[in-house]
Amino acid sequence: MKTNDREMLLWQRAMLRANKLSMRGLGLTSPNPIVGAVILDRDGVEVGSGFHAGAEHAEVLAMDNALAHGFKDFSEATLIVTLEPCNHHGKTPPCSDAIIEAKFLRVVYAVSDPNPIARGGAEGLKSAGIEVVGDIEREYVAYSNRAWLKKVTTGLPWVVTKIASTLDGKIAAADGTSQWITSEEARLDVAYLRRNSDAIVTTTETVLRDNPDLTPRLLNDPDSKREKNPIRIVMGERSIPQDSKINSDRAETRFVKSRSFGELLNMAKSEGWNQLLIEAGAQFNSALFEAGIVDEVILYQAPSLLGRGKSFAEHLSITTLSEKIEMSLGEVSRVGKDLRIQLLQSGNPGAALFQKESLMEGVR
Ligand code: AOF
Ligand code: ZN
Repeated sequence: MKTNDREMLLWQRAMLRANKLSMRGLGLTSPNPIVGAVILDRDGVEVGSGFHAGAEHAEVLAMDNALAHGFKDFSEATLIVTLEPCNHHGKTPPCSDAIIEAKFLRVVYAVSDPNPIARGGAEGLKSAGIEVVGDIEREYVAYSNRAWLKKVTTGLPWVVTKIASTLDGKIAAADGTSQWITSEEARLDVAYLRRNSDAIVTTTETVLRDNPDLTPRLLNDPDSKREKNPIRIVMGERSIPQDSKINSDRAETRFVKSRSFGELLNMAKSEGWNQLLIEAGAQFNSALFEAGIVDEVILYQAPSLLGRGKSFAEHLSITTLSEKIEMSLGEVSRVGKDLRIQLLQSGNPGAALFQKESLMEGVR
């Protein structure tokens, strides 16, 4: 096979679009991955697309979409899909069979399927005479699917902790007051973080102090196929008032009557959750960092100072510089009046993506 530059560019562009589509499934697909697919005709024009939202696989949805638009002959078409097509009978028949039956000319995918029960689609397609190209935009796509990729390779969920602090890292003032450090826009952004997670974890301490609701408040979003809010989990041994907002019927709430991460992670494991979002205080966050459980931090930082007060990791037992916990900088943006800083655990391959773009470029 000879690939010319124009063809490669078309595939890359279509893959980025498939990737973007796949992200509409975030929060809907556990225990399965997010997957997006786009079909290009012989001239590289998009004739169908689809994304996995928890039921049918993206490839099949894209084919159905093309057929619905009157595109019937796939013999010169290219299927662009973010994940290697599956090769097993699970909830649905193998996508590789459907692709072979439709007689596609070519399949282009980004990430090989590490799932032992579903992998092997690329080989199957090749033996049926279909041209197969892998690894197109692999880094970006793997980054977008990082939660599932961690889960499927380790069994453990991707753990994100959300922190709203001042410039000096405070999440509460010295007198304990802590509500609204960041602006309304940052709080709306949190709604998306919540929506993209399978469960939202807090502590009895935070419930008693802030009485949070912990739902995304986005159920009416026409873009969202979500019919129910993520499960809320309250950790800790203290009891909370019956009329706490967390007891509302807006979402299921579970109580883990301990502070053991083991219990939490076991629950996540047996549920097959891809992503946990932590919204808790300094003690819980410090313990999480100490245990090395945090994969990603989303820090909303307000341009304000609180001086004395509580900082979000103040219970860490670090006393000297060489013990510092280091993370890698991910995406950084402005949300309303605040800064949104994403940090990834050092060594995460996704972090390397952001190191390519130096923030100092154009300044030097
Ligand atoms: C998805 N959606 O669009 C693709 C998947 O349990 P099943 O039968 O739905 O199969 C799940 C596996 O299939 C999944 O872990 C992944 O390896 C593969 N591809 N899964 O849920 C999709 N393409
Ligand atoms: Zn499939």
